[in-house]
Amino acid sequence: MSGSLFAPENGPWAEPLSAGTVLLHGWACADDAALCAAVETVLRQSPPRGMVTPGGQAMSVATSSCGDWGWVSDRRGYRYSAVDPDSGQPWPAMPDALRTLARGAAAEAGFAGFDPDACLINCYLPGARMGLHQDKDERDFAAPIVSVSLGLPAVFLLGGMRRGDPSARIQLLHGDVLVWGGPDRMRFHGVRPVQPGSHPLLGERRINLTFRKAR
Ligand code: MD6
Ligand code: FE
Repeated sequence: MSGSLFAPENGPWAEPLSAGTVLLHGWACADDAALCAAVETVLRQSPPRGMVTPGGQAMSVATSSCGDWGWVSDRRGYRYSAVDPDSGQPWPAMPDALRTLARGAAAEAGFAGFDPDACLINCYLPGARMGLHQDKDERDFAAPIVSVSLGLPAVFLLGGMRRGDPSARIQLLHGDVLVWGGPDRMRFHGVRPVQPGSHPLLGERRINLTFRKAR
């Protein structure tokens, strides 16, 4: 073994996980303080809030958004909305640092020209989790999804096309960026409960950003 995985000189590296999925290890690390600051600014304008599923279950993750469209869930269903229902105002603009990161990661993974109009921000405290789901509220499934993990680590479940298919467990660390699209766009996926801990930039939290082309 030459060097450690955690040595900064190793830089980010790309790991293809399947035909349409690439894990860009450490892709967001170089600029992580600026990214976290940009996210915190958005969250002051549109604070994370618990949502309920259409079935009436409280989600353990607290959610916000930035960009032209934000993702919302309530008893009426899942959808994209141009306004934050808590404030009645448009969602905060997508910060340039976030858009640039998402576009660069998509291009690195083979999806040049990705132009996200929505960034969903999921905030996990220890114990929070995300059940298996498909991302299917977007209009155009040709665009990939770019997922950025910040703060505490998590185990991501990468399933198949059917809910009952077996899931691979993928460790997502601070700065990792998962890009998926093409044949994997409709895979079921979820997040195991986040374990207690503390991160130097975000404290006792994991924040996941998912950039999408919603409309
Ligand atoms: C999360 N992520 O990592 C939740 N969806 O906290 C997602 O639901 C997700 O990471 C689509 C593509 C990538 C993702
Ligand atoms: Fe998802």
